[in-house]
Amino acid sequence: MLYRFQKPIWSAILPFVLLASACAAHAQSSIEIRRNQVGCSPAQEKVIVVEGMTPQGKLQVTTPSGKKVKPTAIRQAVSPWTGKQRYVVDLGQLTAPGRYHISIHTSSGSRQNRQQCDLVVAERPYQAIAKASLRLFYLIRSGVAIELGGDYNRPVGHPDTHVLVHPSAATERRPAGTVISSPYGWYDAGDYNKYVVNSAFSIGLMLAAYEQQRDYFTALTTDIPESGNQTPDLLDEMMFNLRWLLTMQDPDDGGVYHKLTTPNFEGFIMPTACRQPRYVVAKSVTASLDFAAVMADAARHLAPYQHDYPDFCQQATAAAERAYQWAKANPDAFYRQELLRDPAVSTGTYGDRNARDEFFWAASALYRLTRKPYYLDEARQTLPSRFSTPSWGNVAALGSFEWLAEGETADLYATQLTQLLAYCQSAVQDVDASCFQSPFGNKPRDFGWGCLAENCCCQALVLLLADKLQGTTAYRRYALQNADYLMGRNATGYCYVTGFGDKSPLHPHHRISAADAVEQPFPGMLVGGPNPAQQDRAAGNLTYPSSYPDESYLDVTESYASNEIAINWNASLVAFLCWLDALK
Ligand code: 9MR
Repeated sequence: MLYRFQKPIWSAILPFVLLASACAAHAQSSIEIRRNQVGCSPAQEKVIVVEGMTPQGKLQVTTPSGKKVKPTAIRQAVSPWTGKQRYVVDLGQLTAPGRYHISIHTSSGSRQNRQQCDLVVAERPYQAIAKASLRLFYLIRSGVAIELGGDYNRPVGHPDTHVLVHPSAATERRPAGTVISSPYGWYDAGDYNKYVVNSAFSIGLMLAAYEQQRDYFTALTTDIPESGNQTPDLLDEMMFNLRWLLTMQDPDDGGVYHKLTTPNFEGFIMPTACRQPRYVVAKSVTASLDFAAVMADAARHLAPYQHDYPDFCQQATAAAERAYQWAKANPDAFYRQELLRDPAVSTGTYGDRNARDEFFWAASALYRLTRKPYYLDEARQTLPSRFSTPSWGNVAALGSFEWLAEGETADLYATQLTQLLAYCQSAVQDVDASCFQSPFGNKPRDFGWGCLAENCCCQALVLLLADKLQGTTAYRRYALQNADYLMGRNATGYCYVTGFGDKSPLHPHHRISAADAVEQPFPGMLVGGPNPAQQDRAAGNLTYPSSYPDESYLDVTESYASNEIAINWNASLVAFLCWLDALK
């Protein structure tokens, strides 16, 4: 439902006439229909956004059985930064599954313009895309041959059995140049390095969703080598990365190396062609705490599956406690890449000079695992003052999720819920006057590096959590609107997940997708999305089509600031889409 009519611009009959404002700020030559290209569930709103209307436009909607139907509401929306005029059209309650045909025809003098597309209504429209988003993690496993990837099969690369201790990480027992083995784990993103902060965050976010939708995830299979065991595939996939993470802890003092990396990013070559040495670098307080948190969570969730993973829970519990103690003893050990020498390192930093949120998440997770009053005290000392959506740099939300799932510590449950609900209320307040009928995408600060994950998916996930905690369904509508945005109802018209929709990224900044012999990129990858800062423009000699916040996106391989993929982003996609698919 659209509640606000800015002008009485709709007619009662079909085909009806859309009147475009005579004072259009921009001449818009072609009609564009923006809609969710993946599909909608029967109960979901069916809203499309139309761009580029000329004074008379005829919109026709034909149901799967050939009937013509009328939209129920139309409003005008003007982009706050480009001034573009759009129409937000509610097609009404199209609940019968099938393909609805939408056609728009305008004529202006001798110029005719027609645009058509289908909107699919299906019982579980997000089943395939949700599964693909999780299966992506299998495809980006390092240190093993990929044999269940069909066209994407590849031989083993980056065995990481010969990793050097960098001078920044040297100790008496592990001097610089010591060789350690640190195999497996997922590649972080478009690059081939493995970063503890981002790995732990990604697992933590997916485990938080797992905890809220346990039945769904227990039944979900993703055709991975472990699918035949008794452990849910989601946990098996997490274990592939957790096994690597365990090797990132210095066994002598419990501190955790910030990352495993080459000195510089590799070229766009396959893993087997990579020749640069790989190092573990400085231990950091943020990596140690994120590690502690995720090991604690994993120890708790894997407890019923020790048959498949003997010893893991015990090992993870001890590792988590040691990492936490190391962080307590080294609270200022922030990662400072600029200090690294012999060799200098220029790869991703995941730099963060505030560990309060990491302390909160780790203490919360450790309390849930061990029930030691010490960790409860620690969590109380690092409580966040307000809720913010989870991101690698601010993991406080993952701490809040712990208390909201635990439920027994009444005061913490209450404060975290109050903060979360305040966030949700403010997130949805302007939707009915928004550009694309969605909570995401209305402010310049919604856009930036990784925004589709950190701001769009995570916002939707939080809205779904608010509903679940309160036993309501009111926020679902808004979460689904963010799905609509992500899947095509947006300013660029992209469905931002590879392999889905009729216009999706073909050239993500992803080394394997670019270097392998397969034309299509790996399916199920969420790209970072529109990023007006365009940090890659000079280095890549890139010409973005626009610098406006929601149009600053470029589907070329060189665009790491708008078109890269990353595990933390896909983790938010998994959490969001699997949750949607789980809803009854
Ligand atoms: O996701 C990260 C983003 O928040 C930062 O602004 C950006 C620049 O520091 O780095 C992003 O993370 C990248 C990481 O450092 C290296 N692998 C690729 C990641 C995604 O671009």
